[in-house]
Amino acid sequence: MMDPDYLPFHANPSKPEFKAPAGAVDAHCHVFGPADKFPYHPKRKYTPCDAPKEKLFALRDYLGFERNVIVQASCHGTDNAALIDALESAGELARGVAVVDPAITVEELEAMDKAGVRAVRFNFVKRLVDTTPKEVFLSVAEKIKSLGWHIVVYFEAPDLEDLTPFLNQLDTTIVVDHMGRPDVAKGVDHPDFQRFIDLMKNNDKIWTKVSCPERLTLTPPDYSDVVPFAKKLVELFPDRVLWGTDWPHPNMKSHTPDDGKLVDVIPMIAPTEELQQKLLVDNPMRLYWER
Ligand code: 0GY
Repeated sequence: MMDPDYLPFHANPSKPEFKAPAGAVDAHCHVFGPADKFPYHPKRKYTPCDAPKEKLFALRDYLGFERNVIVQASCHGTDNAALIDALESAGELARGVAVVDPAITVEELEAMDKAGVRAVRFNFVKRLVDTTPKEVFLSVAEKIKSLGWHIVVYFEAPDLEDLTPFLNQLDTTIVVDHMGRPDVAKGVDHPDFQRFIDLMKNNDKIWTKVSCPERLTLTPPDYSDVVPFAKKLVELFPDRVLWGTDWPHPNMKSHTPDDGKLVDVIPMIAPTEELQQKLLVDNPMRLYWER
């Protein structure tokens, strides 16, 4: 049973006004269950509503997107079966980000690669996962290197200072989820967000997803307070940004995000066709499809 205080995804999202360029990629979304086929992990911190691949692919088409990058979420732990199943169904239309146990073998990694996995995710968000020692993450980083995979990291702004030496130690491309989760009440010029900008300025292996206004906003469902943060990153790092819906929005309690309205934020953060092409097509294709 899904957690009672957690909202399910929007049943009837609006049709976006913004028309995504041909080949657009939703580079952050999940599949959950269905639980009777792909049970949730016994040590999960939340139980989501089922969000099966068919619903994700239907949403992709409805929103005018062509491809997905599906990210393993904590509720499935290191059991990537639902993710792999979705990737195998989607073929060239999806790539994946897995969460793996450090004991995983090279053969298992190669099988995941064949299914379309191109990255591993390191989750540092304390409400979602138990702490993993840095050495464990470093051993996984070492294992995935020869496959040409990269690393997706999820943390919250107060943890950035402590994590910076670790991030700079990794020698693959790193993608930071949701802009490192800034506190938007503090504003773009606050030292906390400047620290994130400096991280990207000082390390050109670091990319970020300018996603997740539904979680960062203080004024749901109006996302305008998040726009300056995402816009700034797109402006400064047009070749190292990705965008995603974050569907089915696990752990949402404030409101049910309308995915069409989330798509309509894109022209506010990437105001030119050139920036939209990079954000939605060129960057994700380079990172997840070309090798
Ligand atoms: C997201 C955000 C969240 C959850 C997870 O792995 C997860 O469970 O990433 C969150 O609760 O902020 O990107 O899906």
